[in-house]
Order: sequence, then C-alpha cells, then structure tokens
Amino acid sequence: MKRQHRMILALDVTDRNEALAVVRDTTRYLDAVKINWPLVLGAGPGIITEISKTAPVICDFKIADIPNTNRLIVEEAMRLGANAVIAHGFPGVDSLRACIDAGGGRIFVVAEMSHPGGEELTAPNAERMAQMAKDCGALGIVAPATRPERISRLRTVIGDLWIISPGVGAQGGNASDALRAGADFVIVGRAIYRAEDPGEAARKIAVEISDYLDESK
Ligand code: OMP
Repeated sequence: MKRQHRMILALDVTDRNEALAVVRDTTRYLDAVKINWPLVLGAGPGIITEISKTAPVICDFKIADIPNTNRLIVEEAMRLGANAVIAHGFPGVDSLRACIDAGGGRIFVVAEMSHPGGEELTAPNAERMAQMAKDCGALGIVAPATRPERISRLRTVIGDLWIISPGVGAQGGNASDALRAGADFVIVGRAIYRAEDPGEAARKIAVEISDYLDESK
C-alpha cells in the first residue's frame, strides 16, 4: 500500500456487483479499499481476493479476541489477499502482538473511534492504545477525522506510524482538516458509494486532497 492519493474507500455495501462497480469507478483516486463485515457477509470472503487484484485491501475486522483467535483471523485475512487488517487494542498487549506477528506488522490499531460514542471509552484510552500500537510494531492507528485535534494529539504519541482517519463526509469530518491535523490517509464510505455518481464523488474529494497537498508544500 502506497501513500499517494491519501484516500481509502470504505466499501460498506453488501452486494458483490455493486461493490465491484464502485471499485471500478473510484480505484484511480484511492490507495486502498477497506472491506468490513457488511461486504464479507453479503458477498462472501472471496470478495477480498477479488478486490485485492485491483487495489490493496484493508480488512476492517476490528479484531478483539484472545491471541489464538486473533492470529487465526489475521492469517485467514492475509491468505485471502488482505494487505492489512484493523484490530482493537483493548483486549491487551498479548492479543495485539498475536495480530502483528500473524500479519507481519501490517496491522492498524483502533485508537479513538469517530462516532459520538467514541468519546465515552475510546477517547479516554486513545493515547494508551496508540502507545501500544507503537510499542508492538503496528503499521499505524485509526484516529477520528471528526475530531482533528485528536489526530494531532495522537500523532505526538506515535511518531511516524501511519494514521488512517474515518469520519469524512457522512460523519461530518472533512479530508483537508484531517490531513492538516496529521492523518496520512482519510477513509471515506457513504459520501462515495451512496453518491449518484461514486466516481465523481471520489474525484471531488481527490481534488480537495490535492489542493491541500499543493498548499502545504
Ligand atoms: P462512512 O461514515 O460511511 O464514511 O464510513 C466510515 C468507515 O470507517 C466505516 O467502514 C466504519 O466502519 C469505519 N470506521 C469509522 O467510521 N469510525 C472508526 O472510528 C473506525 C472505523 C474504522 O476502523 O475504519
């Protein structure tokens, strides 16, 4: 996965054909496609392999189990073609290490969630989750585009680990604010796949991103 377009598509549709059509129309603006349970349950796990032939796939399984189960999930996701997997840190350092060992380091750890409820339990523990991600050798963390000031704060904890940032569009955040705060990639779902023309919606966000990148040079 390259840090080029700075955008990841959250492909939370449940129909295989719709998923493939959205990927076809948007892939030129993306660095990766994030696949979550709705699509895996709707289309079957083979969709991971299918999409991985077109774009790097992040399996957003938000893994949160004992080390052995975590290891098995990550191994299966990688076998199917995942480039990276998202895991929770709260089950503890042994559980996270099992993910990171099984995934060859290609694990993103949820630090702070983007929805309002993310302030209840994840925000008060986010610095700790971020530190755990860094100490265990994760690829990066998930931090909220809905609270850019929290991205900046978490950046100070993790140094140069990657930050992927959901909450752009439907949840009220925007791409340039998240990148300015220190995100490496924004994650965008409904604002693209629910648009009448997903390709055009992705292109508009890509323009916002490249304008910001030009400005910040
Ligand atoms: P939209 O709100 O439709 O853009 O989708 C956001 C995507 O990011 C969904 O796939 C969520 O599951 C995911 N997400 C969050 O929205 N908030 C988080 O705190 C973490 C994630 C995630 O881990 O990707």
